[in-house]
Amino acid sequence: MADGSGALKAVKTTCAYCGVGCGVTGAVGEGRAVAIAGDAVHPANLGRLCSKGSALGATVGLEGRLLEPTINGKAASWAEATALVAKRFKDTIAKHGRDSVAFYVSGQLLTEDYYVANKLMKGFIGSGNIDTNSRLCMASAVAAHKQAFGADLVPGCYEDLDLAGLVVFSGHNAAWTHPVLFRRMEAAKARGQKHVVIDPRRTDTAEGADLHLAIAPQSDVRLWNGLLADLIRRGAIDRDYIAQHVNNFDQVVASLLEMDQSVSAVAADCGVPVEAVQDFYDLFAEHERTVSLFSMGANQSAQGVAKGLSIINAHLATGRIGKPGACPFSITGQPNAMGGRETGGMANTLAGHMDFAPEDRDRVARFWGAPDTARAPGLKAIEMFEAVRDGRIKAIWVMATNPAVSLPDSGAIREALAACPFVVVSDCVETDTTAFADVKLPALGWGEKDGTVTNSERRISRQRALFPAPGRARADWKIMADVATTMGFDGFGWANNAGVFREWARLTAYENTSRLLNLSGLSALTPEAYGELLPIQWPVTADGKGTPRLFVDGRFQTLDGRARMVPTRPRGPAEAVTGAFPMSLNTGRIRDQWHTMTRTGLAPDLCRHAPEPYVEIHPEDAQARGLRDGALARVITGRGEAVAVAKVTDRQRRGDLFMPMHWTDAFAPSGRANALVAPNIDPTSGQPEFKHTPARISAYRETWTGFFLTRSSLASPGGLDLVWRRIPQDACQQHEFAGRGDAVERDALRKILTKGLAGELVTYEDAASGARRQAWIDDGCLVAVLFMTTSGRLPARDWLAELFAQDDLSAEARSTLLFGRPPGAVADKGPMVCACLKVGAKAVDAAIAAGARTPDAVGKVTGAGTNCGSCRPEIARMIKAMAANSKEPAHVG
Ligand SMILES: Nc1nc2c(c(=O)[nH]1)N[C@H]1C(S)=C(S)[C@@H](COP(=O)(O)OP(=O)(O)OC[C@H]3O[C@@H](n4cnc5c(=O)[nH]c(N)nc54)[C@H](O)[C@@H]3O)O[C@H]1N2
Ligand SMILES: Nc1nc2c(c(=O)[nH]1)N[C@H]1C(S)=C(S)[C@@H](COP(=O)(O)OP(=O)(O)OC[C@H]3O[C@@H](n4cnc5c(=O)[nH]c(N)nc54)[C@H](O)[C@@H]3O)O[C@H]1N2
Ligand code: SF4
Ligand SMILES: [Mo]
Repeated sequence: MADGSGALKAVKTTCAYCGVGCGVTGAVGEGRAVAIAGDAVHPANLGRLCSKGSALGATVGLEGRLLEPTINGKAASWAEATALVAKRFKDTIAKHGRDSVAFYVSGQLLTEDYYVANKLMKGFIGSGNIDTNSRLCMASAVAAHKQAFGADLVPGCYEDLDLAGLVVFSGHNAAWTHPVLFRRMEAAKARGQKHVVIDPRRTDTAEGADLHLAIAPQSDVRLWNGLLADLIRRGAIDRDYIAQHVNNFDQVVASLLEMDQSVSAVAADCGVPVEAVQDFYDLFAEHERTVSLFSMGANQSAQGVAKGLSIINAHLATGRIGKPGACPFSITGQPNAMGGRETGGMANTLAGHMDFAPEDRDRVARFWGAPDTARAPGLKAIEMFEAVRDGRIKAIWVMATNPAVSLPDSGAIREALAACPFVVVSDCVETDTTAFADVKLPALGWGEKDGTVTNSERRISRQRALFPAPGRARADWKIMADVATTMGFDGFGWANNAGVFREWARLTAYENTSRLLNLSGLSALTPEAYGELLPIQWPVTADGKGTPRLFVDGRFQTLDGRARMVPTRPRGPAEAVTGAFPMSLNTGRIRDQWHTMTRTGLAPDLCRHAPEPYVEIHPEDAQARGLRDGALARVITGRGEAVAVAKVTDRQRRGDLFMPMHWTDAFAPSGRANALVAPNIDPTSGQPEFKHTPARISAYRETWTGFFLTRSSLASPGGLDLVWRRIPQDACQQHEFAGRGDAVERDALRKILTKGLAGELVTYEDAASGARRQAWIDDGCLVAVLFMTTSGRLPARDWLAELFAQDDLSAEARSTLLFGRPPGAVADKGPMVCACLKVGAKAVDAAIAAGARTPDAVGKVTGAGTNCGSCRPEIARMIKAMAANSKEPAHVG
């Protein structure tokens, strides 16, 4: 913050987004202006940031923020809101029992918040009904870790990614989802590291890999079991390590013998060439130093636990764990997914890696002085919302997550929230979920909150406030502590977040003779020391030292200290494709958006790489259905339907579809992926199979299209059957729409959009092509632009959108406004390739056409890829594509 002398003060904090946990330096200026840079000494990123981290400064405005509590939509004081939440929870519990209430929380809370939430629900309300969006994300890996290692322990660290000779990406699109780590591995690859990608899609991660196995959806267990069988056949396992440190090897071998494990049989079942499987197995056998990263393609599956275990089995059998450059590595998604797992945010765990075993449960209850502490696990996310829907749960408090968008079968989730007698939502902004809230509580957001998060390598880092709290927003832990105290519970009276952290650290050390999750070295931090805490990896010993790598001595957290291999059997997807739904719908992430877009959707630069919902489909599947690239397509499953722009690409397998998960009612109500996704879960972990739902697709066949540019954002007008998308631009909001109705519908929409527009109106109409173009100009400034057509032809929007930044429209701009472009010039930049330096596809193509043959060369000419580098794989792909077209050799590196 500015220190009064006008000088900028740089605050060190941690990025708001992914589990890489990059250190960020924010130099705070006037108001909420902030210059963001990577923290050069943070061990997770050493100064690097990806496109999302770099754009954090564009997301801290107060537009759309919740700034005061509301009750039934009316502003209320904190005293009123706290009293009401406490009373309704107490009354509900008194009438219907402890299990009639629930918390649904998130990996985007701080560890301190998470600790308080868990203490309140499990300790004092006495119900297990607290679960987290990590159920959608990490639950399968957690269950696999517990079975194999005795606790939810991530063995490795980022240094292992530098040291590995081979990195296997299993259902992990690191190039887009953990970009800063991916850069690090690209650097290692330049030194000779090998990359194998296992993913049904040819992602940007797969594009530059040494080997890509485009396996059939959900066939991972078969592939990894085949690997283990192959390693055994060639004698490439570590019999000494197994003898000393691993149980159950023989049971696993016996289970492997139940199937034909020949490479050819495996390849056939996985739908990939025999040579590719053989190459993978050879690479794995050759490289002692192997890291197997696994992410949502593994976890988000009805056999997610088995996928994790089959990966871990291969590592245990080869002794590739607890050694430099060798481990199975479940990489976390959210900034504090790990903190949530540590503090017991999941319904089936207690705090500090303790479970519901009676001695664990009693220990936690003793520590808290909470005799009512829950004795049994609560409902996991999917079951929890089922219970909300059927009335067993009558009061729910949602914090830092947007379940109306992010849970599968979101139609049913919305019904549940609508039916629930009492819904509390703590968030920073209005979301699709706050629409269902009886009480909305304004939480501090990134840039204001202060506390700790744990990244993928168990590293605890501080998030620190850059700005004072806006409006009456408060810290989540404080909001909950006040409700707890009002409910009459003792033990929630901390003076500050340092006090919460100290108590949490003390719990990890409490009667701890065997638990690796131990923060004893941090359990006496003064508020000052807590304020200055440097990034450190747990366990933190009493002398304050962190631990980069676990299991170095081959000892695990099981009773006998030995790891367990667990037999796994391949199964198909939970729901098979059928005649009516013959395709497999896969969902996931795009490079520049974060989940439900409540923050990244505020940064126009992040909205241009993929501006609207899309569905990827293989060219032959598209042709068979009359689908053109760029046309709207309707995707239907047994749960619902959506409309998205078809991207026809051979990076997709035949028979598979892919849709990003990000769009919401606020941006594209008909493009929400989770309206389609079936809530099939892994029976052990309760994690849903987001990566596969039987689906069909057809052309939407719009009869008219149009766009409307204005300064303010509009929601899709109700009552009309439209495909509506909003795309934020620097100086205006771009609204795109399409419909299948007639002139009556178009006129109805025009009426709604243009109501109350002031200024001089210029109009162009051409009855023959059904084109109607209008612009409103007031005092020299563009107010709005509305283009509609029945011919399908519309100009590019870039130039028009930029005109909104002009204070005084030039005569030239006025005269050509309704053509949609300046005379002669073509202003369309194409989709944004480099979000950091704002370089569009057209400029990149031009550089390639002019002779640039490597991402570096393209970077020299255009600047693209020279900041965070997230777009380098895409540039490499564009070079390859251009070379393939012109049949000249490409050198892509
Ligand atoms: N840009 C961006 N980055 C993010 C996030 C974000 O929203 N945006 N979110 C963060 C979070 S919370 C998470 S959890 C991580 C997720 O990070 P990732 O797991 O990398 O992301 P996803 O795109 O969900 O899925 C990864 C891949 O799994 C593949 N897959 C689908 N089915 C299968 C299968 O049966 N087998 C295999 N092997 N692969 C399959 C998909 O095709 C997809 O490419 O990203 C984090 N980082
Ligand atoms: N189809 C499909 N669906 C998926 C997935 C998929 O791959 N496919 N992936 C799943 C995964 S892995 C994940 S992690 C989830 C993510 O899904 P969500 O958790 O629903 O997504 P976010 O948009 O990150 O929601 C976070 C919310 O918390 C708010 N927020 C941010 N910081 C704070 C804070 O400090 N306090 C409070 N109170 N609020 C805050 C934000 O404004 C935002 O509304 O989505 C899951 N859903
Ligand atoms: S990789 Fe990007 S999103 Fe993830 S923590 Fe680093 S800067 Fe943030
Ligand atoms: Mo996630």
